[in-house]
Amino acid sequence: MAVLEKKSSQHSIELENKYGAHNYHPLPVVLSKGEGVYVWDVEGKKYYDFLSAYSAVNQGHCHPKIVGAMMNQAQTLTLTSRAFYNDKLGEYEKFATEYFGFDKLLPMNTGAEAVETALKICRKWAYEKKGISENDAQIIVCENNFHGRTTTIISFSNDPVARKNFGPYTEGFIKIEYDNLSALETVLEENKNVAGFLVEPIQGEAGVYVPSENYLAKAKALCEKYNVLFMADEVQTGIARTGQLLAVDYENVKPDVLVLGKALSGGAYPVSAVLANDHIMNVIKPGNHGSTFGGNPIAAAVAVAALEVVRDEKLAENAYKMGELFRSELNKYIVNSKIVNLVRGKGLLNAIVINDDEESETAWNICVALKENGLLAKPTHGNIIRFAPPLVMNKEQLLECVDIITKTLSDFE
Ligand code: IF1
Repeated sequence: MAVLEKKSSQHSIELENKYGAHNYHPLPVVLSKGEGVYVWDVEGKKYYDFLSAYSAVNQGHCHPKIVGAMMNQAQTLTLTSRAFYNDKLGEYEKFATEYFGFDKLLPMNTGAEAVETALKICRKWAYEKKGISENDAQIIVCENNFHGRTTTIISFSNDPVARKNFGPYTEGFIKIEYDNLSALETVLEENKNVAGFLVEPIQGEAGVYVPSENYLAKAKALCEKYNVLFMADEVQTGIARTGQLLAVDYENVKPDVLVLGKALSGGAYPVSAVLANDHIMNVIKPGNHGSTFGGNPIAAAVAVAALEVVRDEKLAENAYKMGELFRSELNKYIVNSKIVNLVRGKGLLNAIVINDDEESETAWNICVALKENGLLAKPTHGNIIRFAPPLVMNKEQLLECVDIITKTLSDFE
């Protein structure tokens, strides 16, 4: 029996390097505890979490209500498969469809699975309702999209690192420039086989790109004009992250298909979902789609608790206010900065653009320095650092984080 090694960050890193696939390049920090806006490393150092597990921990780490719901259900009934009914799924589906305003919900587990589900529903709707000939359906996506990492989804990615050497690729997708309505209208006019338009209301991984005012509303109107499904991928922007329950709420846009994940469970458990009204969702018949864990009792109990926390703690309102404060405070620094070009975002989904080229290590080095100063963040692409803390952050904590960020940045000026 190997002598129990003293738990240390270095030991954990060595284990991952030796025994784990190298599909990530994490910041050199080993976390062992989380609570609210804070996380602690193995040595007991405390950090502000400014990534929130890529916007999955909107409700704060280990929220007692969410963890309580999970533990309670885990001691009662964990998984039945959908071969049988269970007493939690219907309650969750009713709660969530009323919460977001749709007729039906199809439960899945990861965001990518939910995106794949939306693509399948869209295609089936196109053949059975719109009358497009089978196998001719086209779905419009945007350049620099991120919708997950399955083979079909990376087939319409233009990120070479996510895509190269994973071919052959799935067909049936047309890429257009993000935030370009004439590009969308041109494809809709020219191609009668378009079934849907899949879009992130804010492009997260691309670098928190907020589209022009009314882009989403006008895109939705074009989809209606050409009888094409407007599918909003709110896996990252949803669940109050941008200062509204959904990012599309800023423009009062009602998607035909809504894709949710991440904070739908508050980061406690993999829960994702696709929501749509009956005229779309009812193309799905028994045997068409599913998954072993999709709609399991723990997921159902956790998702209800996670959504109640968002509502009861008014997290969208808080994200809106804290986001305004964050950007205004950072802009006071940026006006005199040589290394930061701008800050952009909505609510508590923000990013700063570093005045250096994509290949430079500056953004990474700034994140390492931020870690030393007690705040965890990570670059998205090259010179862009995303800042996305849990939405439970209060004003005092936010101002302390702004202080950490600006003091750290000043060391790079
Ligand atoms: C990674 C970031 C990446 C997403 C949107 C679907 C999914 C995601 C808009 C898929 C997932 C995660 C995946 C994770 C890093 C993170 C991410 F943008 F959030 F930062 F990669 F772009 N739609 N985003 O953002 O959901 O299957 O992961 O549950 O893969 O490295 P998932």
